[in-house]
Amino acid sequence: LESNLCRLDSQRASSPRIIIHVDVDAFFAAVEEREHPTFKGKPVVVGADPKGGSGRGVVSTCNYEARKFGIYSGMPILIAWAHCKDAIFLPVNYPLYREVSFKIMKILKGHADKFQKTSIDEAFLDVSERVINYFKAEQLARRIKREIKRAEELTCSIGIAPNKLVAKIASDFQKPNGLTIVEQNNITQFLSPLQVDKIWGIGQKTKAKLKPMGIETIGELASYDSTKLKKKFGTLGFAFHQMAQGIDHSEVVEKRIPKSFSHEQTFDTNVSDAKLIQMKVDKLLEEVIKDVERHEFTFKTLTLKVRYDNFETHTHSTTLPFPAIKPKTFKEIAHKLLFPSLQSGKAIRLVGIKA
Ligand code: TTP
Ligand code: MG
Repeated sequence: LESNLCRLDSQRASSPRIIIHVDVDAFFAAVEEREHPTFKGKPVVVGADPKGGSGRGVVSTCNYEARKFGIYSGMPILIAWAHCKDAIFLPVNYPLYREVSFKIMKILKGHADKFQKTSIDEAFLDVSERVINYFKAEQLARRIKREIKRAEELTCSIGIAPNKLVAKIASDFQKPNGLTIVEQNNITQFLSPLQVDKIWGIGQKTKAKLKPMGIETIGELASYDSTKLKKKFGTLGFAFHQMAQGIDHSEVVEKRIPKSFSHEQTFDTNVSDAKLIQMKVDKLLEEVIKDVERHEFTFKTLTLKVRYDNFETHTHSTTLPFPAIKPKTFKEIAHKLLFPSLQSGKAIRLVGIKA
């Protein structure tokens, strides 16, 4: 694998690319601010109603004013409320955000040779054919910012680099309303001081494993012995090492193939009734399977997520040796995964299913 990748390196070195990554700032919250000019300058949290202390659900996002209070995406809404009771709390208005997203993506697509939307507010643009150098790429990025501002009254942050990995890290580097350009000869200098979890696939767990190895920054990861990394993390270890050098050959592809489908739901009140929980799991499973089938996929791994009333969250998975085909099998697996949680007798707050 290593020698193959090295060969790929030298093959592709001859055709440098210019990749732009665009990420809208505080997307849902920014749309809400635009819709309600009186919110300007105030902390805005989108997710759920804290109901004066009895609300449920999590923060989808919040504006930068609210972030000053320590509020962030995924935080339970009541914790956010405890951080800032005066913030404006709003429910999630997906239809509106989807519409805005569609219009932004249309603008972006018009400026790309190859275009890849990666989330509701993020996309990669390969502009290698249409701009000849980074100076021209910067001009294009500024134009994109102006167009999004004019059309949707929103700001975004942009990263420009020779590959997707570095472009994405760059767009996050000076948020909000940032523009960060990292040319090939600056990649090492740019990446070295950053924390390892900026690398794709390195989350809190891997970060914790790397720390005792003396690896906290991307620079430290890049200079670590790749054989040892491979030993510890398998092929992933080698991939981490490559990415830490700023190497990424992945193409900007029009349509990303989803790797998983999932649905989850927070109960209105915590539930310990086994029957009710099972029914909810069955319902979520049905929705997930519908998604899988609609996309003409199959799956081998089914994961159940359970969050108890004390917010302790567990996931349990089963991987079949072959893709599952019978709905009855899925149900059996889901019930088996759920069984220990039901046995525990603990009240459950949220359940989720992923295929
Ligand atoms: P992000 O781009 O991750 O966040 P953001 O646009 O709100 O803020 P930033 O300025 O840091 O880019 O996600 C885009 C939208 O996706 C976000 O506005 C709300 C939604 N979202 C969730 O619903 N839950 C989540 O956990 C995250 C991270 C995002
Ligand atoms: Mg964003």
